[in-house]
Amino acid sequence: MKTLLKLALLLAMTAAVQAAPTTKTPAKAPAKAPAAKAAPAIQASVMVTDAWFRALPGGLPAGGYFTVKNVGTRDIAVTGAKSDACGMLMLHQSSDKGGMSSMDMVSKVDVPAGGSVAFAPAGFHLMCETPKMKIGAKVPVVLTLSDGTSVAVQFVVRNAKGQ
Ligand SMILES: [Cu+2]
Repeated sequence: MKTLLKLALLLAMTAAVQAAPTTKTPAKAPAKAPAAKAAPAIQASVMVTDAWFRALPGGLPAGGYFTVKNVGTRDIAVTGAKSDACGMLMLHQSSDKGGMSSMDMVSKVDVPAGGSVAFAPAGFHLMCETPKMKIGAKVPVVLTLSDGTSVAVQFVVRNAKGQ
């Protein structure tokens, strides 16, 4: 929620800046200005690469995969994900339990300082319920991190074969 608030503030700031040329009395928005100034710049300490969704036919949930590298000096965790392309977007972990593949929701995925974690089929992944995406297109996802920052990532949409 913190991140959402920051994003909202950032959007508000952007809107204020864009509105500035047409507004001759910027002092008319006193309530919002101090709060907007207090919002820190969103600067993520991770690098995300190879991000893609596996789109399945029939509106089935789409798995999201990527590699996240912690380029900072502190341990961090991926704590959530959000996308307008998904009715709901969760962090999942696949596991093999006695030959049966199953999935569980996880609240966070640790990424140690200097390390990287691959979200991949049969492991950690994003689960996009009620996906609204087209194969070959890109969809935006915002990953939230344990340090309160977030990172926006474009996910390529591939077919069931991952192509
Ligand atoms: Cu899943």
